[in-house]
Amino acid sequence: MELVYSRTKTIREEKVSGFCPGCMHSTVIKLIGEVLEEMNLVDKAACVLGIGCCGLHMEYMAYDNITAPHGRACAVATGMKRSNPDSLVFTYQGDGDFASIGLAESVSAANRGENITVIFINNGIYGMTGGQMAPTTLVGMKASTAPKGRDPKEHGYPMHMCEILNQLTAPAYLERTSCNNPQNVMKTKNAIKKAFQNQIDGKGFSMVEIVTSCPTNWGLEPLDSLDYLEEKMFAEFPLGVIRDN
Ligand SMILES: Cc1ncc(C[n+]2csc(CCOP(=O)(O)OP(=O)(O)O)c2C)c(N)n1
Repeated sequence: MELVYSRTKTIREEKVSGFCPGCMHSTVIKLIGEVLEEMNLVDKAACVLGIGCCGLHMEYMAYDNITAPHGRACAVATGMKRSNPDSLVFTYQGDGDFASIGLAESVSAANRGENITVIFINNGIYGMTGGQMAPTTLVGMKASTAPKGRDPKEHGYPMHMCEILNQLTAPAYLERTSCNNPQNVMKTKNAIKKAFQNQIDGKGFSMVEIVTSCPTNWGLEPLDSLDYLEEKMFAEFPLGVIRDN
């Protein structure tokens, strides 16, 4: 019989996903694992996890990983890559981690053109700690720290990390994708592949921002959260290639 699909070996077999229904973290970590296998990079890979639901992956990953202090993943990845230039170093960070507490480290690593890859999961909210407002929370979107919804007068506007980093000279590749349907799942996989290849080719800083849903903290059923993602999140965070040097 012809084998047409098998579970990636980069996820520990004894583990069953503990992510909430409709959460896309598990989809993305599967894609990363498939790409590492297809590119024969599993033994060279080192993932620097952020703090939050994004960091829960350490439970599942069957390859090297480390968790950085909240927000500092790009700084940790910088040290790892500079001291082990032959390794493939990538961060996996949420919006609270990458764009809020870690903003300085994130922008500085991009500005230095560090030869690392960032996988940035933008679900518009702090997931693990109970739905506090993130830099990427939409105007009007409710958060536990903004129960009436984000109000620009009080909270400012959503931050667009791809566009902010696109103001810098150094970054090599910035793309925003999603995993809301099979077509976009494949686009995300290809974007991750390209970002890893850039690192192998020594091109410098690459980031794939993946716009995802958080049904639990958005207070929506998984299917309704997909509608919200497509109608509201994509309007604020349009998908596509922002830079490809
Ligand atoms: C220095 C520090 N401050 C605050 C926290 C609490 N904390 C843990 S996870 C988290 C939010 C993570 O949100 P995000 O990065 O969006 O990731 P998600 O859970 O949505 O994947 C916060 C504030 C912490 N662990 N360490």
